[in-house]
Amino acid sequence: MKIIVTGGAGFIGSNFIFYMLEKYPEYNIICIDKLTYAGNLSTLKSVINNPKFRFIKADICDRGTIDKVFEEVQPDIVVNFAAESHVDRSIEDPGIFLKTNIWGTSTLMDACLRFGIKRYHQVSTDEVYGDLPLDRPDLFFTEETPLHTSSPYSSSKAGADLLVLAYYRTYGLQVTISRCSNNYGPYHFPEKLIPLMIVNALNNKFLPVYGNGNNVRDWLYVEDHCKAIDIILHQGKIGEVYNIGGHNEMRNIDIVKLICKELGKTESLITYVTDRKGHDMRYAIDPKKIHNELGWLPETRFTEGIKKTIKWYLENREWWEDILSGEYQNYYKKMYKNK
Ligand code: NAD
Ligand code: TDX
Repeated sequence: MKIIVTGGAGFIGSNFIFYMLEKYPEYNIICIDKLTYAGNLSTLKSVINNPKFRFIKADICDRGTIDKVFEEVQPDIVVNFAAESHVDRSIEDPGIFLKTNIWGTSTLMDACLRFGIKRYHQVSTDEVYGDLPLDRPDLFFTEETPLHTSSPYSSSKAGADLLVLAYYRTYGLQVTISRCSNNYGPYHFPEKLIPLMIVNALNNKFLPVYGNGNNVRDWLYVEDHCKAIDIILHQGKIGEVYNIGGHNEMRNIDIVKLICKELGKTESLITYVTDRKGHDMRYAIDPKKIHNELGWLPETRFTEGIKKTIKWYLENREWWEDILSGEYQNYYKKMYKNK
């Protein structure tokens, strides 16, 4: 079995590669990644010399290169994690989101069709459903919930999802889509809520909470997401969408307070800052379909997962200190200067 994993030098893609190489030592995994600011080759250090693993630096929008790779590798499956993934960046500059997330997705699927690749999986997000009100805890996103996006990021992901379903219906490409809730765990880029709060707290820097901190996200440990994708690849029904989430809703402010407590830091570091434009209130996945049809259930409880994650950041300072010392500095100054 040969699997092309795009975006494998990023957070979830790298965790997926580790999981698959460990679980299926006979599989060949080929990672394609452009190594944007969010992709880090040092993340793949532990597998780079594994004979079953190969890294190719390429842009998923570069048709010529993608065609060459697909023709040469002839993978059985393509799993697309590659994306611009940060909502705040999409508000500043939507263009690259449209390019990578939509154009890149079509480039990969065109290559699948051209070279007879049998199976394509799109890694998508619960953000395509928009948000839910805080006063209706009985409401959840199902696979039938209409797409209703808020940010340029989520709109680009929804556009890609529609394109994937169109390639299934129009060309018969064998596709599946998974829409997951917020992930957390090792190798999470420190611009996202949980790793940002961990590294800022460790550096005794202020902890910027948007708005009143009451927004709710449904958190899933990254390995549980990887397990769900593995099950969909092996048992999922072609043409179907699967929601992935673990009924673990938490308010942002409670997450930040928990991180302070775990690290023994004072809550006075918490600073309420200007809200994100168009900020979604609540995400909550109904995971019944993947549970009933494919038997997937999350295995890591949040209390355990957050401890593992904090421990990882304490033990892997070099990984995030390298990021903080580079180009990311400029982003941080720009984004948080006037908040
Ligand atoms: P990430 O930003 O950490 O990683 C993205 C990776 O894609 C990086 O390695 C980057 O270099 C690469 N990349 C970006 N543009 C590329 C291009 N044009 N060509 C090739 N590679 C490119 O993102 P993540 O958090 O790991 O998210 C992975 C996927 O999962 C994304 O599609 C995202 O929409 C989706 N998702 C993320 C979450 C989450 O909580 N992080 C939740 C649900 C879904
Ligand atoms: O500094 C911050 N302060 C803050 O209050 C940051 C970075 C975030 N927040 C809030 C905004 C959100 O309500 O925390 C919540 C989580 O924010 P992010 O980590 O940026 O994640 P989110 O916007 O929920 O999107 C994430 O989950 C779905 C991923 O980044 C997406 O790629 C995924 O599709």
